[in-house]
Amino acid sequence: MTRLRSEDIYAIGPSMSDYDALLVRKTGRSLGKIAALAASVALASIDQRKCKVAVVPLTCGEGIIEGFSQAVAGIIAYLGFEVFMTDGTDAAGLALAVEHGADIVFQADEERFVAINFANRKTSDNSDATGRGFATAFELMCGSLSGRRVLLVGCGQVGRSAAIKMARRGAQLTVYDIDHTISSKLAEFVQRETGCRVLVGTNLDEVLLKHCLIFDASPADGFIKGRHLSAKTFIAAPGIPLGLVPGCWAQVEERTLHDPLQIGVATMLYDVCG
Ligand code: 2YG
Repeated sequence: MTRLRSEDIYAIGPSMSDYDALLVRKTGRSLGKIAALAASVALASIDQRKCKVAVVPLTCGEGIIEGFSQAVAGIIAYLGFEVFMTDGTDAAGLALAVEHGADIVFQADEERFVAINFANRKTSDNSDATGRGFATAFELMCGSLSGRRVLLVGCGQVGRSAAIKMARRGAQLTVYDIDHTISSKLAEFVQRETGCRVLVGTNLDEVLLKHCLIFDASPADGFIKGRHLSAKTFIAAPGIPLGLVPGCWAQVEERTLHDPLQIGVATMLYDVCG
């Protein structure tokens, strides 16, 4: 997973309503609705009074990312939940979260970004939630994935979660990873889990030229170029960096879903509140 930088996330909190309006324009659904769909929970079933959230900064590994906890809290607050960032970090922060009545804690180290609900003992991992959340939004933006050929680039944790979700929604998946062993293993896993046949691509340029629906779960940037795009191209690109070359953004932005945190955090929240 790519480590976020402050410049990737500082504007998230203040721009949530603009972000959501754009999401509604592209998918027809709000962030909350997409996350609830991805978490398979009914919005009406969630009692927000029992979902008080604390975001606990962690200093381990490369340390705190300035603005990270604030961005996570901003997304959660936008969705209408009571949320606070703890004054303390690490163990002190976790104790403060519980002492101040949090039901749910969000915290991230270098390996995992998790949500934990102490009341119902539910947990959610950001990579898994991000894959499901973006796959859900991608299907809404494309209209349907049933019978549609979809290319997944990047077969890591986010790609795996998205692949399962999209296969179950009827997508005809081709998976690509720079490490062909990983893409072959993901294809076998998805076929075992869903019974859906999955193709393995070995030439990135070739598979990009052959697909209009592209799910970019890769940590690489700049590999989707102008010649790979058409008026029928739809892209889902969770996290940073964006695989699309910057000069082509204007050509596909209306048909591209891309954010550093929002859909993943919202899906984590509904995963543990449901
Ligand atoms: O509490 C803090 O400020 C830091 N310990 C946060 C560190 C987060 C490191 N991980 C990442 O930057 C990303 N993998 C987070 C998830 C990106 C969205 N998929």
